[in-house]
Amino acid sequence: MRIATIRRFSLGIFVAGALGLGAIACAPSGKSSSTTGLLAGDAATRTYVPPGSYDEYYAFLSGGFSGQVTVYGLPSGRLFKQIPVFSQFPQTGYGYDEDSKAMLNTTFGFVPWDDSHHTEMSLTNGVPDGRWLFINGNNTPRIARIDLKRFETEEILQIPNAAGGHASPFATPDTKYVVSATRFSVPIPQKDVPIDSYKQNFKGTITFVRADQPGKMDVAFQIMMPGYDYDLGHAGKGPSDGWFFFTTYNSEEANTKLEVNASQADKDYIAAINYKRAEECIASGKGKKFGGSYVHNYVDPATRIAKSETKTGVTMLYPADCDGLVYYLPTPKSPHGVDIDPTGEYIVAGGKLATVIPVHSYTKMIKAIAGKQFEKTIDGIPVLKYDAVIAGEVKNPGLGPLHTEFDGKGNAYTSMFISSEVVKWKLGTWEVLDRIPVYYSVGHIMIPGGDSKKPWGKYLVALDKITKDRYLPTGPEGSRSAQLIDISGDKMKMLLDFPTMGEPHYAQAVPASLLQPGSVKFEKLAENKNPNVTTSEAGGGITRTGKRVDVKMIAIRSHFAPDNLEGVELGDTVYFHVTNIEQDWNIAHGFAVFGANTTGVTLPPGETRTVRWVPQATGIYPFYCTDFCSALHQEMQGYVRVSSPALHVPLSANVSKVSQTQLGRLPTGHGEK
Ligand code: RUQ
Ligand code: CUA
Repeated sequence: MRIATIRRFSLGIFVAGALGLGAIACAPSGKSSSTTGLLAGDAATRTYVPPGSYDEYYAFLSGGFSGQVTVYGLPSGRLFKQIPVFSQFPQTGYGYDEDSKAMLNTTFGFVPWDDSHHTEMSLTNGVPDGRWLFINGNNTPRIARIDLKRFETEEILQIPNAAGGHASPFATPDTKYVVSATRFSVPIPQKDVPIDSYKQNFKGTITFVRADQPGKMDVAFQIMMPGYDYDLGHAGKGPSDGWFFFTTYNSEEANTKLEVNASQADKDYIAAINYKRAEECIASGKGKKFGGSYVHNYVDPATRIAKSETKTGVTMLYPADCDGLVYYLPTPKSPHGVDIDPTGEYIVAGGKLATVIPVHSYTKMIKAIAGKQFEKTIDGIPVLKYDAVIAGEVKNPGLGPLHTEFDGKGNAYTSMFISSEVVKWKLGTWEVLDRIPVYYSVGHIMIPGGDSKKPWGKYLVALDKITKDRYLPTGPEGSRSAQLIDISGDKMKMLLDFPTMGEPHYAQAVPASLLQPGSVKFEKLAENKNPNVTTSEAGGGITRTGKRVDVKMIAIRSHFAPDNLEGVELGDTVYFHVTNIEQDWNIAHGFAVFGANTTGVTLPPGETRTVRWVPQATGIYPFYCTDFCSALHQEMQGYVRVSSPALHVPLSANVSKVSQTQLGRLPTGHGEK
């Protein structure tokens, strides 16, 4: 049955032409419980997290073209949160409210929707440490840092001199750097040239970003590379610490019909970069000043308001000026993923069109460099001999190997896009140990810590692309699917399907104990340094500066104060600065005003958010709380009067000088203490 499935896929692919990766139309039909190796009831108990109990792992899935990150619990597959990153998010007002808008600024202007690919957790000594999660913006090259105490995006750095940031944001074992390599080569600096002058004019860049100082992410240096497509990357570790590995394709430097023209050579390359050597070359003045402007956005830690700054110029390294900086490892057929095993010795490539999984040896690479076993040199980059660096090849692994993760017990797991399976094989002997079908067309796979020095190796999540017939149909577009696989025994066992948001590329997961204790419950009002904070009932009010009107108000169960505002005139721009003065976990309010072109904002406890509103006509405009916060939530409302300037209505806000808490705070009924 399983073999038949694979044959059917392989047949499909050969019929469609060897390059028709996306051409799988013949998905096997759904019912497959017999292939899971587990009785349904058994799988159910393995993933069942009883009501009121917590999951064992936090999993962070890339939201793909949604631009976001999603947070799930494992093993239940329950969705906890979407964290907005590169796209506006109506659920929280991210990218809409005045406080967070600046996060989406770039040199191309305000970019409210991007494609996010790879999540990467910060590391200490090569082990995920739960401080931050990084994710890349793929179209407008950027790297974001999410703080894992708040699960909020706190910083976004644009990458200059690049077009597409796919091999990103993989981290060094100490998180000193995260990287970004240009997916598409273009003229650098940009210029107007014929596209068919690709070979003369197009270049790639690899960027190292300083990442271990929150709020101060910046480009450390860039490396000017030949005009290939740079696909994925991973840092060395242990013995290979100090090196970074990137896959390339299109070493043919084709500029049209890449499907065919970039699949000619039987080998492309993995670029091995010695970034400690880069530091030395820069220290000895071998870097060149280079142009390029980019935007850095970060949340001011005191005010929690996002700020943008534009920066200009980077340090550029040319491999020809810094010997020992870059080597090319020949690697079969347009490799995709490059993954380093927990010991740091093996460099595993996903040769998406290759019939084998090639594995390079770090030790052999170092020997080959010392022995100058070079095939040729490209733009100052020595190409090492394939036979001198290859450790072994996994034979007949399946079709379309993309990405590999490790369990820390000497085993590797590779996703097979075309044959829709995960294949387990042994490091060192290269023998295939087990395979399990997935539904369908798996891209990345993720083992908690599976790309680090210390995998937690109990589960594997397959992130499937072209999912069909796993869920009830929801029109032409359904959700993609993640599948949880038990890898604790010799044989992999399918445990669970759960739908995903967007198209998840990579994911990361860590034990819940790493994050749960530090999770922020609310912002302390006393520490809220937003310039427009209102900390008490009596502290609100309304002020005018020319055509600008500022309203300061508080939200608390179950009212706003002030809640009647007059003196706003047609032609004014009104800023509502609303502070949720609740000091209790998860007691949020919302704010929306009739006639505004957004629904408003969500106000987490202790925080201030600002909504901008330009009234379009005179009249009376209600505002209300959008989050069902208490039994009297529906009463949580107020009015703004907008008048003709000719009427000269005096500015007024009914701020009570007596504490309105006397109105009574009604319990939510949700176990409030
Ligand atoms: S890459 S599978 Cu960004 Cu493999 Cu998605
Ligand atoms: Cu506050 Cu509903």
